[in-house]
Amino acid sequence: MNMSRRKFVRGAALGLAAGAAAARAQGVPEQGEMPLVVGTWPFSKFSTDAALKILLDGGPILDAVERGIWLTEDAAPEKSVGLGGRPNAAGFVQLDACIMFGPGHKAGSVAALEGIRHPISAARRVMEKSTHVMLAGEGARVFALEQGLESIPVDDRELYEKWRQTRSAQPPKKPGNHDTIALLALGADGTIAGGCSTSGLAGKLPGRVGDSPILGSGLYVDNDVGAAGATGVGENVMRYCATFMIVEFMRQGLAPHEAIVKVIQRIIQSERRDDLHINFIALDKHGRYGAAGTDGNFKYAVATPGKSLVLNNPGL
Ligand code: SD4
Repeated sequence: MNMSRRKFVRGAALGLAAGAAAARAQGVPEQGEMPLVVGTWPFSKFSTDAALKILLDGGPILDAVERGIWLTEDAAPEKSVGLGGRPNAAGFVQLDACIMFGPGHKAGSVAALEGIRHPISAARRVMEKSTHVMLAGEGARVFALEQGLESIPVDDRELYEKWRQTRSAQPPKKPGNHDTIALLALGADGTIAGGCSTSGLAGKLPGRVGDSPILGSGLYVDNDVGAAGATGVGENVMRYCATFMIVEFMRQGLAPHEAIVKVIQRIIQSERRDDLHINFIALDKHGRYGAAGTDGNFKYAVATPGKSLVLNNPGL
């Protein structure tokens, strides 16, 4: 190694060490710590914290994902998760959700689901109680009801509106017309799981299905590698199987942030436009995590034992 390269490498190592020290000082969850939970947008902090607590209490990782997401599904109507989320063009809220469990590569998903309080639970029931992976529309609703999941009377507009307005306002409000929760969890034993839940894009056509319930688009988990989740304009995510691609780049050795950036760059290169609104989070089996997106305001929540923070995405 020549002198200047040696200097550069030493400088870079010192820079990394300084970065890690600064992160420690600010209470930023360190890379490599387990268990680890990562969620999209600042509002997911309620969910990541709750999920981490379940993991630390020794609870099953799927409970951590499901119950963590419950909090966001139940929260205020200013965002697009749960029945308090944004209605479609016909004035009704249609929900998309999916869940994946790394061991056994198991998955369940629901799309265009109406009137069920916790679509993430419907997705989990599809995974655990049916022989299918995905149910949509009225079939998904009937299945959820048969499974005993709580329904909200969305057919009665007056009751429904009243219900929407009484949602407790837990998470902080965020401007903009898109948010979705994707939540990724890595257990201390190396088990990986994830979930995604949304009411989708505001004003969408009735029946429109976004990326969130599509495995490999809104969410992907591979227990040998890691997991990735998406938020943003689903049409720009699902045409590229973006979270599948992120996980595959991690399989090739890229760190979560590097893998996300590579996928976004590939999509930008193909689309040749800058209004994509695609944002991603990822974690790998080593406990590393990262995020990046085309929306400058995209933030994400990370929780590890003793540390929980909302972080800015570091950009492309
Ligand atoms: C969708 N990806 O339905 C979702 C919406 C979203 O942040 O994530 N908004 O396209």
